[in-house]
Amino acid sequence: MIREIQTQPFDDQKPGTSGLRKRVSVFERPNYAENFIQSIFVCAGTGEGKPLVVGGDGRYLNREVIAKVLAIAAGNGVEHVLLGQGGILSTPAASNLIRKYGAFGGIILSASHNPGGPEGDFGIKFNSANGGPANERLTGQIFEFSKSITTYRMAELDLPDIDQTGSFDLAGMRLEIIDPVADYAELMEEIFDFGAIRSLLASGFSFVFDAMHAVTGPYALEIFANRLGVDPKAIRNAVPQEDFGGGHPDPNLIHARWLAELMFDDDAPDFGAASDGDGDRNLILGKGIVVNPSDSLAILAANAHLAPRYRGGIAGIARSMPTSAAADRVAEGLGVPLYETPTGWKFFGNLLDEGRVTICGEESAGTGSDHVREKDGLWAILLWLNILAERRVSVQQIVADHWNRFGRNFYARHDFEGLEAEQAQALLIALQGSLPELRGRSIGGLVVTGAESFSYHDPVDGSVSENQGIIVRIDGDRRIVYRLSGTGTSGATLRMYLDRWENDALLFNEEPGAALAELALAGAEIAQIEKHTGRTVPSVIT
Ligand code: VG1
Ligand code: CO
Repeated sequence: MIREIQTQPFDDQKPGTSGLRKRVSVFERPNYAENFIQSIFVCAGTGEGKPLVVGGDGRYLNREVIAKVLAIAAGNGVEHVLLGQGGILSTPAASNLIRKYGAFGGIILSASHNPGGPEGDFGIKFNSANGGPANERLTGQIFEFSKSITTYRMAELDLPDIDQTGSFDLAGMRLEIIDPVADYAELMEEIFDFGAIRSLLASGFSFVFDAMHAVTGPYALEIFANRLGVDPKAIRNAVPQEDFGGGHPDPNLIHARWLAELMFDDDAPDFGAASDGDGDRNLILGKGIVVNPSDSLAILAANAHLAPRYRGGIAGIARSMPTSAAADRVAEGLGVPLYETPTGWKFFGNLLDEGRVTICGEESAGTGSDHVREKDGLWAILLWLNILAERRVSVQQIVADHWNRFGRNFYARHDFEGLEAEQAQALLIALQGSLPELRGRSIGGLVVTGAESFSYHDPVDGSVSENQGIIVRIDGDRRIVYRLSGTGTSGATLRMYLDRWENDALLFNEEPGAALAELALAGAEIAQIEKHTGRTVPSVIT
């Protein structure tokens, strides 16, 4: 039986950089999730017989919201749902399923790197038929609809146990519960030379992976342990937990600290890696080295031809605007185009669909290719392993060779978290107003050569996205970027990104903090960070 349920709209269901993310307590409000899910079906349709992919990162509320998605899907006439067993699907695995089974879209339940549990965050994201995050037009429509919703349609379902696989008929909707890992693992085997990686791993090359109690555990066990022969003990924190073991499933040096420390021990493994809550990010480490994510993007692009899928070369590279310009030099070297897009994977979709680019990446530890339409943590790790299997040198050596060939981009992101939204807005407005007079100014000896607000003109669909961050260019291949985070769930986070290219090999081993000290001071001065926020130091540097 389908019921039409009266509801009141909420005014805050505007998706951010990656879906709608709010505190669990917000999603627990009566009708909050239901309204948003109904808005998705109204705006994105119900597929006319095509399947809908559903799954999440396993965090607190995952199962409850899956039940709501299924009931509202059936209530709206969705005929076929593919659900990951146990409600589990990593973001890239969901993207693959949408593409492979011709789904009209997917609903992914995740707040990615944000903490989980009853006091943590939850999120809902819609991906379109190409497997990628809904574009700005669709997310805008969903938000508009959510502001005036009055009813939603829900079927009364007798749900089976979702921890089993199988096919079920639910009030005219076919529910197929599938192994969340199998199709993804198969795709990875098609892309990479598993034989070469297996022989690298059998040659005494030591490997460790941290799944951070999040979604990649089962994927990592199947791929690294079962298919590539790694000792399962090297796959740490591999059981997804609703609260990620109380941590932030964010693979950086703060939240994956034990891994960073291990990699600097005397008997450190040769290779270490971690992924985030929903499996789309990656952190790469070697013995005695953390690979900066922007460098990792550039290195993967420069070496991708060593993996079977990319043997014929890559069509182009896209990076988000704040990501370092390291990839630009690779694109130049390879003679392929480089696209600069706003932050968030949704902006890469058109470029990938049109075959204009093969590799994409962001400074926030996200890298991916045209194999899916999301960033993909395990893919990046496997590409590194494939490259290492072919080159048989250390991670450190690969990075050093890269800098010698292309120069080094010293890079850091300074996050000022927990600001009041008004303070952060005031800072950006003042900064925006100062842009015309910034050019030519000298700040602490650094001369500003350009200052602009970043607008993106999508070359494929002609859409324009304005106010995507402020860029201040400094003499000598340096750049400072400012923008506000679009994934936080309380207050505002100001991100200041610092990028400095250096081509003098004698300076390559400088510590990034020191290499960027002058630029950081100038950055704080230009945006008047202390005046607006009272902060003199960032909350986190990544
Ligand atoms: C952050 C990152 C951005 C990434 C986004 C989603 O967004 O900076 O690069 O695409 O998170 O990543 P923001 O707006 O907070 O800067 V994921 O892995 O959390 O979905
Ligand atoms: Co993520």
